[in-house]
Amino acid sequence: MLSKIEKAVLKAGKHLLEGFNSRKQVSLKGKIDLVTQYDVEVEKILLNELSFMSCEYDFVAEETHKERAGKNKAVYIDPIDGTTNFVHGFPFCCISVGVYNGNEGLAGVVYNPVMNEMFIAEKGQGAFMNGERLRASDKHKSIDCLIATGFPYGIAEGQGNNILDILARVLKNTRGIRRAGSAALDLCYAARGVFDGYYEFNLSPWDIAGGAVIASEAGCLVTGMDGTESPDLYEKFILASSPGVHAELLGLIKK
Ligand code: LIP
Repeated sequence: MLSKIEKAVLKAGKHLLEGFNSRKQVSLKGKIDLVTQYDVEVEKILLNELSFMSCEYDFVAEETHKERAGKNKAVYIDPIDGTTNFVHGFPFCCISVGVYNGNEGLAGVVYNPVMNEMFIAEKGQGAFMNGERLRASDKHKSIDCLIATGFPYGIAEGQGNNILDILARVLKNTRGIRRAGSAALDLCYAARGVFDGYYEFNLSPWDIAGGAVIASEAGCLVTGMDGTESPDLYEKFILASSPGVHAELLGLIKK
């Protein structure tokens, strides 16, 4: 299954890359929530290429399939995660596919064709980037950690002020913070050990489904706010980090 998904993502990635280097028709789903024709077209390619899974799996996809159809198994698709980056020409954008049985992550594929980085993972088989095994960070103190995070589009409409208070607390107690603009890739960079931790509020299931499997298979502890593994994809919070620093980071976020 993983190789078929990877093949589908590589095919759709060609269209994302073409769009990255082309003029785009940009529409607004919200004050700063952008969408282009490429988001819709890449999703259409993926749904077509993955149609072999439709008898057993629901498809949940950002642009055309937001609701579940009732099957326990589901494929979560973000055709372009990091759309703002894609529109502005910042090369941190990707396709994300996550395969789940209920809340159990079975497989994840995240592909950034602009930087030619293919991340894959299957439950119990480890996580890989371009064939190289990934190992999460082993840091134990937050002050030694580089942390990634992001912000919901609603922040431009006055929502999430507490998120800025949390940001200040994390900034004062860690080595630094990066806001790179793609949850799926932030999770993959936590899997690489580049980020020692990544947290974010108010994401959608398709943003995190693929990257959460990859981060977990690389050795990150991936939880929701209660600190238990395998967070609910519909919970509006995720933290993936080195296991040794997870509790301290969660404490900073929850304080
Ligand atoms: C994005 C996430 C990012 C978050 C943005 C947005 P999109 O997803 O990947 O982490 O900070 O607000 O939700 O909209 O590019 O698919």
